[in-house]
Amino acid sequence: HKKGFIFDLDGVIVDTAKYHFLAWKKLANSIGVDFSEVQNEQLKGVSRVRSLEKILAWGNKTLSEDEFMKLMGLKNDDYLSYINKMDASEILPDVSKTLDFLIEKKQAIALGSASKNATPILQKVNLFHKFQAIVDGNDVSKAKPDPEVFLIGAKLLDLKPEDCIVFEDSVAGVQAANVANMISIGIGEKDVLHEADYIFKDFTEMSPAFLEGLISGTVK
Ligand code: G16
Ligand code: MG
Repeated sequence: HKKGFIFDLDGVIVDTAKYHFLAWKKLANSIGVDFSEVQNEQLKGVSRVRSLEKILAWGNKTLSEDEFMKLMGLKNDDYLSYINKMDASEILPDVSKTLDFLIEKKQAIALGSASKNATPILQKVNLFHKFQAIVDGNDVSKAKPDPEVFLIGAKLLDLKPEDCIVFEDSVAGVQAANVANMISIGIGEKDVLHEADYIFKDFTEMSPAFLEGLISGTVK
């Protein structure tokens, strides 16, 4: 049985949310807008454009198109300064072990992320070579919960959506996987990700037997 395992990036493979937070906070404060960790939660899995729109709405600010583009560039430059310092030590617990297990079982592996910086991040943490397909913010026109990102992933892996399994930490991502008719596995809190078919706190809680079940189809 060959299945497609599609991983979200931020919150599943690495915790880049902390760098998004630092960069958005600096940018928001520079235009006189407060920005908290609670607000940062609401930007998880959300595109860069939509994130800035939300921050401006929270601060009751309007900007010209030019200023908007300039601030997006500043935020990304700041974010990339953190990304450039990343290494393999930032891979979340047992992610590498899970990837290696699936590769050993000859399974197909793809990335399905909203980030436009997905490729450099995977390269920095030295995981890029483990993915057969990368679908990120540069490839999609419709954001999660639209299933586009995962459907493109299935297509690139040459697999049917129902033969794919998605690992996601965001509610919108879980919903996207469900709409795509894929098995959704939430990585995070049960009360937040209750729409997922299965939920784990992190990959240390996922047994090889569970992964075997996904591959053989006994877990569905
Ligand atoms: C990630 C983060 C979001 C971020 C988005 C766009 O998505 O969760 O907070 O806004 O990427 O990132 P960038 O500015 O790098 O294009 P995911 O889907 O990997 O969780
Ligand atoms: Mg995520």
